Amino acid sequence: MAQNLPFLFDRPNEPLFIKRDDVNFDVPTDYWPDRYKSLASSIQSRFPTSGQVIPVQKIQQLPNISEITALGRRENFSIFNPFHRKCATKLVEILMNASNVDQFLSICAYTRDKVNPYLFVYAASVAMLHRSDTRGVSLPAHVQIFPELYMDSSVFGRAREEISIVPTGSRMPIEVPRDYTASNLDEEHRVAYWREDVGINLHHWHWHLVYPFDGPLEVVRKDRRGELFYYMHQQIVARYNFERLSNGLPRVRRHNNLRDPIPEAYFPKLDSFVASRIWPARQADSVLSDLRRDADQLHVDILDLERWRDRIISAIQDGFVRDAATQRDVPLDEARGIDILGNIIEASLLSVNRNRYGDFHNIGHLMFAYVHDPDNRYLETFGIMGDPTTAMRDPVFYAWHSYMDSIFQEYKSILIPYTEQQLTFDGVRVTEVGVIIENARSNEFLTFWQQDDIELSRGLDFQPRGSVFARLTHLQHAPFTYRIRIENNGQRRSGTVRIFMAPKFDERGASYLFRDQRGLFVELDKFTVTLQNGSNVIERRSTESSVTIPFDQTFRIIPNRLPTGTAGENFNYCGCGWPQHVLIAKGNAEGFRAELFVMVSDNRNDVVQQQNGNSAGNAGCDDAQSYCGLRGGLYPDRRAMGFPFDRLPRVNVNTLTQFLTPNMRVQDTTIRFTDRTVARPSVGVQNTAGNQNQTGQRLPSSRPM
Ligand code: CUO
Repeated sequence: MAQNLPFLFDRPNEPLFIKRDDVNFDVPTDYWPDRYKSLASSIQSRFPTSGQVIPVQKIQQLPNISEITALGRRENFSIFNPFHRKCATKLVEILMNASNVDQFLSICAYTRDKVNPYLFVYAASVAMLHRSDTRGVSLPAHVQIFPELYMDSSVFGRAREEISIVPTGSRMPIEVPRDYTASNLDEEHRVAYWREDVGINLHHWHWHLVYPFDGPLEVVRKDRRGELFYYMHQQIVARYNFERLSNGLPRVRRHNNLRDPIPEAYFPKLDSFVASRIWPARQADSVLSDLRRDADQLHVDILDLERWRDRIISAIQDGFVRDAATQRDVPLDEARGIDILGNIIEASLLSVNRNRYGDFHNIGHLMFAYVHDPDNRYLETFGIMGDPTTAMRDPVFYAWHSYMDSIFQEYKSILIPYTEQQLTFDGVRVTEVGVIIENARSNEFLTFWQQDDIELSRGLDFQPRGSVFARLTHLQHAPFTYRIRIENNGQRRSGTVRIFMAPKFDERGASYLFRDQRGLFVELDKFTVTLQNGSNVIERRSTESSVTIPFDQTFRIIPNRLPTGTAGENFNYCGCGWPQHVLIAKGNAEGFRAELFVMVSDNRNDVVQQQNGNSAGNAGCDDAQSYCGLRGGLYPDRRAMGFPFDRLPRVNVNTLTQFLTPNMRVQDTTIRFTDRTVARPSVGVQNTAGNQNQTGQRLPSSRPM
């Protein structure tokens, strides 16, 4: 039964009782929206049943959903909006409390066509990810449910034409242009291919699904979630800067004065099928205003944000925050400080004091999202900054997150720098680091464009049936292998290999000070190795990265129903993860210069004993553990996230070279981009777990940390 749940998400605006080719829900007419109840018999004869029928049990005690329907069915939904969030939380609670899967399905069938479709998919997805009896179900990729949130709206008119005229089997994929949101007159457009990458935006949606900031406590409370909010977003900004420098742009500015004009314009060209509207745009030099939107129950001033920020910064300088429940000061110590701050700044349900420290990050998103209509005088809905699904497309997302990151860094800068002793691994030296790519120079990464097809039909409402595909063009790199030589002049022991990379020069072509470069290091991989006495040569493939998930996992190129006993549960959690195809920045045609950093730390200081007793967590899903953690387990690295780059360097260390201890090594690399487009070698190869290369072959896996 649980395996049928994903079909609830198909064609999200179409009532569930409309018959489909494959799977149909037999929805009791009492559950139908009022508009159709009186027409039930004529509608049923109009849409005769075909395909499999899934019975929907009628339950006596239907939940009261009036609080949820307060948000209209045809409105956009923003998880950042406290009112919308309350509506979503209510539905998550109802769904979490369903006593079994049959009841869960029944409540879904009852609520689906009455509540806002975006809200429904969000709440049902959160509940399915967190209920013990449904987390084995594989959720469809969000891009398949709401493709309009991920690509140029012009695609859909063409897709509808193709579906209506051309029989299945003869249909052509609809090509999504790579450049459609601006011309080269806008410098920021040089990195639009990255901001608008479907996989990157899917990762962000999925991350916020796995780590909701509000909802029932059992859903929100996760090990080091506040710290992971900080770290995952810090890495997004670092990756964006890498991409900008690759394209001849300076590092992103911080929007640190909320009253300054916003130089970045953005015209998203996205549709909302739910609201039947195009998403609003933002002109260059727009200025934030106080929000006075009664319809959204949103009254908030810029001054509120400034007050929250000032209190947060004061707390960082004081070294403690005030806990609302106990009225005690809680120290921002090395062990928990960053986690406490992450929850405060985001702000999540775990914030120790929401009254005092407010809702800085979330309301900030909304301020940007409503900049075009802060008092609702034009009856315009929010812009793309209002939804985690779309926010990363907007250049201002990075200006905002870069500012928040600088607040986190202010905290990190007061921590005592790591001593040499904390950084070294006695008797262990890294003596050689290299990158091997087939048919290429060593230490040179190769990037290019690749095309892939995504099925759209599940997200197209009120259409004739059958598949239609969108063809996307995205960045890709040639798979590569790290080769690392480690000398161990002690007993056999365990080490953690940490691999990062950063640009070598800044926007002016000058070398960095360590204090600046450390924030630009992007994590590429982290894994455990056993070191024998003497020389050890480690080879590790790029596809095994602890930050990424394979291409097919990002896009869910999998069957709807996994056979019993497959890794569906893990697969869902693994939907969170940086997409493999953007592991490496684009570089440039001349060969962009970067520094690859490898460190081996003493695993005894890193390993986390999971509550179930083993060190690998209890879920087995470890593909993207660096950015997404482990399902149901503790974050699998005892060190601060981003270690060893998360703090200022010790005294007299000004450059990366000076920072190195014998268990670290830096290798100069280049990233060479070739402006050619390749088709994916093999589309649709199924793989529900493990690692995968670009042709879909299974690759042997190293042991995760
Ligand atoms: Cu992920 Cu601002 O948090 O978007």
